Amino acid sequence: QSIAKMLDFYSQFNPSPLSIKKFIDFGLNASEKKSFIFLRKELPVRLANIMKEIALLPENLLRMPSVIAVNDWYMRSFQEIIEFEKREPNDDTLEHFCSELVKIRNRHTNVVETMAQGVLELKESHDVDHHTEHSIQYFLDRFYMSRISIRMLINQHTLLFGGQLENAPGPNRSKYIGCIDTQCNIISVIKDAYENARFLCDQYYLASPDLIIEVSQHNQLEKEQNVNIVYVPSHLYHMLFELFKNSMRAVMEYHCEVDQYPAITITVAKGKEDICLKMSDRGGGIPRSTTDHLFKYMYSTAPQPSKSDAHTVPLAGYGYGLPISRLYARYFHGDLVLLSCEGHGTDAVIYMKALSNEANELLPIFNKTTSKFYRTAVPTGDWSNQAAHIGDRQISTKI
Ligand code: W6P
Repeated sequence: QSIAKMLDFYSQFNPSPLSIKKFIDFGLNASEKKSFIFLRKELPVRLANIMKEIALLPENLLRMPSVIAVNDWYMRSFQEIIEFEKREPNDDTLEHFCSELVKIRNRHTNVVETMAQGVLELKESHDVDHHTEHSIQYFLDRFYMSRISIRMLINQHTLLFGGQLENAPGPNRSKYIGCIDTQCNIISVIKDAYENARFLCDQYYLASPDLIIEVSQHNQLEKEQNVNIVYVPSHLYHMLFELFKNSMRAVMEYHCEVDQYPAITITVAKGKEDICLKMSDRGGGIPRSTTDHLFKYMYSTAPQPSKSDAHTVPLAGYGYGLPISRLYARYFHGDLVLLSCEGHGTDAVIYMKALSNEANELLPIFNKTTSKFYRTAVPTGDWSNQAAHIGDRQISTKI
């Protein structure tokens, strides 16, 4: 069977999104054999769905060496997993499957950086038009989301069955199921991310803004009571660390003359449906016109001022940090939004689903609509966007 045929076959299936609750239920009555049988189909399906989409990328991007490398990794991993298609699920197979998953996870460690490099290579060798930029944005959001989901599946399987940390029975039973913390203490994760960002901030600016945490629950506003959620702590940490770096940099740069830095405030709110973390800085904000740009891969892939310029290394930020943090939030049907008031400061809000059965994976699926997207032009605007200069002879051309 040729690999192209297998890709066609597996890409016909839609990925099956799991909720955090399903991950937990599965982990509680963990059966390695069941997990193996699910993954040997689900992983090729998720891989094939996104590989079909790689094939639709603009040709000149597909020719970039870094993109070729990434594509090769996907091809190899896909082939390695479909090897298990017709294997008997005996102990030998199960053990071999685990070690293959670990190998695959390691192979794909640097996918984000390598794709970013590919985009840079494209920018340096070609003029990138609007349509191409739009396609790349659309693709990278889906590609990185697919990657987050595949790594989640691999992590769950290898943590549950890789045989390193046995889940102790009884009272010593871990509150972790794979990488999911069933009693994830939000305040602790916030403090952890803050301390680590502050370390970088202190190193560079020799000072840092304080942190104030407020918890709003049951109509009460209190200081630092615990709020727990069923979540992947590493995902939450990733988002918070990124937001802290951005807020700290803004505060330090905006108040550098006065030598007094307004604290960063985090409000933790727990509602029936959502858990919201609102991080407010008084770092002078950003103009509304640039807010959307902060989530654009092409915008942040600017010929890296931070690489050569030692000046901006410690709190660089604005790499792929924000768009990827938003993907982590959206992965379980949450969100990450920025609301800035220029001249004052910025609020960043992380939304998470409060109920684990509503925290479903959000996955890209490959279908007709997807391929249409890559082929059709960006719609021309049907709202005016420029003020006419008085005296200009304006003849509007309708396309
Ligand atoms: C800013 C710009 C920004 C981006 C993301 C999070 C916080 C902030 N603050 O000034």
